[in-house]
Amino acid sequence: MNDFGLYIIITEPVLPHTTIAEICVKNKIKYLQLREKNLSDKQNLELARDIYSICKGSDTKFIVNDNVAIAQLVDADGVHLGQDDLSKEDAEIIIKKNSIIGLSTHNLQQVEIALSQKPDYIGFGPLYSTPTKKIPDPVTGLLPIKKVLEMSDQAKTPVVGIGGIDDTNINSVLSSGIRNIAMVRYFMKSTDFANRLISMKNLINDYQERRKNDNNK
Ligand code: 3NM
Repeated sequence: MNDFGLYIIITEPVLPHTTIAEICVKNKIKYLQLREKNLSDKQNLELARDIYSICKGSDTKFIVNDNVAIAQLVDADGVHLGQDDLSKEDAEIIIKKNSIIGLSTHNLQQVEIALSQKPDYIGFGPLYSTPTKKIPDPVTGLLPIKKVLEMSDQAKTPVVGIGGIDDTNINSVLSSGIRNIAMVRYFMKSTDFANRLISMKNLINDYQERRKNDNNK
């Protein structure tokens, strides 16, 4: 299965969107998502065009949150769909073939349904409380993670843990078995994004290396 570590979501960054994209490309982040809920379609389209041009031809896949039309207009690599967005099946009618499609899930029932649709990855959360989402789903905590990983490993689909994750709880999140992680505020509300990204990437990589070595013992 293609676990990838960090998944970066751009929401109201203190740095320019394009700077975030450039840093992600430089650090070979696999997925970069544009998620701006408070901007107009026109503003989102402009941002998406700029970010796409930075990601194009790099290892970083550009994903548009929820807005399938914008993904299609800028030729993005994929879309991320929430529970209230278009279904994967409907999105596939609109977007280009072989687009990456990620689905948000917030409980085990949604995980089961999402996995049956064979997305490229699923998000699961919020693991901790978060003010970033206007109407967040109930906090899942880390208890369901073992089951979520069992289900997603069986479906060979990576899971991205999300919601309230930062440097104070990252070790607990990694100990739960989660291998892919998204953090919005921790990265977007800092002018020190590049250093935070590198430190967090190294921390996750080291953790996975130790896990592999322990499994081989
Ligand atoms: N999706 P922060 S929680 C965008 O539960 C998003 O699917 C969630 O932001 C989900 O890292 C969330 O600032 C917000 O808490 C995550």
